[in-house]
Amino acid sequence: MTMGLFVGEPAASPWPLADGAFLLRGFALPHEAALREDLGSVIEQAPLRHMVTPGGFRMSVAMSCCGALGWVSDQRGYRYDPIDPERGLPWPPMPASFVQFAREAAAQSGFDHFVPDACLINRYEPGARLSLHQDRDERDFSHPIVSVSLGLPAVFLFGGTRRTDKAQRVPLAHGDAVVWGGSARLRHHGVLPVKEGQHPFMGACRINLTFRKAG
Ligand code: MD6
Ligand code: FE
Repeated sequence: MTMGLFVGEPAASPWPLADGAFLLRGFALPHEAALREDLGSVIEQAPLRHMVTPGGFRMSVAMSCCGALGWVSDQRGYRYDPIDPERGLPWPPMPASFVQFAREAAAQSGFDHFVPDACLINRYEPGARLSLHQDRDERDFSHPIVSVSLGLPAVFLFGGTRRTDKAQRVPLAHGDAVVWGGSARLRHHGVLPVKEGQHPFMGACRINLTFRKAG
């Protein structure tokens, strides 16, 4: 019997995308029911909404947040804010299942003691996309980012530190996690337009959660 057949062994080892960036195929599957249930209660409290870019464009991705800080985009720019501007109230607290998942995924990728204070929730309906960007609104880039895909599949674009660097195309499926830190922390990345489809649990959408230590 090989090690991989023991109960509790992860499905596969982290797949390196670059120095400091890993794809963890199916890592969220054992957490899936809890993540889904807690996600439902977060977006009931702080509904998904289409934010506007500083340039005045409505984003095709609908967003919400939970945790001590939430990511906000409007005409004034991008920032983290403890208050949800739609409701004038703090963001919902981050569910324990989210914190636990993020911590385990980070540890699996060599980032111990990750304690996220912000979780961004992105909902992609078919056709929604995210153009190449860097995640650079966080205070300290020594912390990784943990991301999980739920629902419809998508193609993740993973580029370089310059926006014009050629991007790899990484197919992401329900339950896949990506962890991102170290020298990969400021790589450009994005998501190609999501294709039409139906997911048994999530319906006609893809949800991505990204966990950060923002403050
Ligand atoms: C998405 N993700 O997968 C968008 N950022 O829908 C991100 O923008 C992202 O997955 C930083 C690290 C991992 C990510
Ligand atoms: Fe990002």
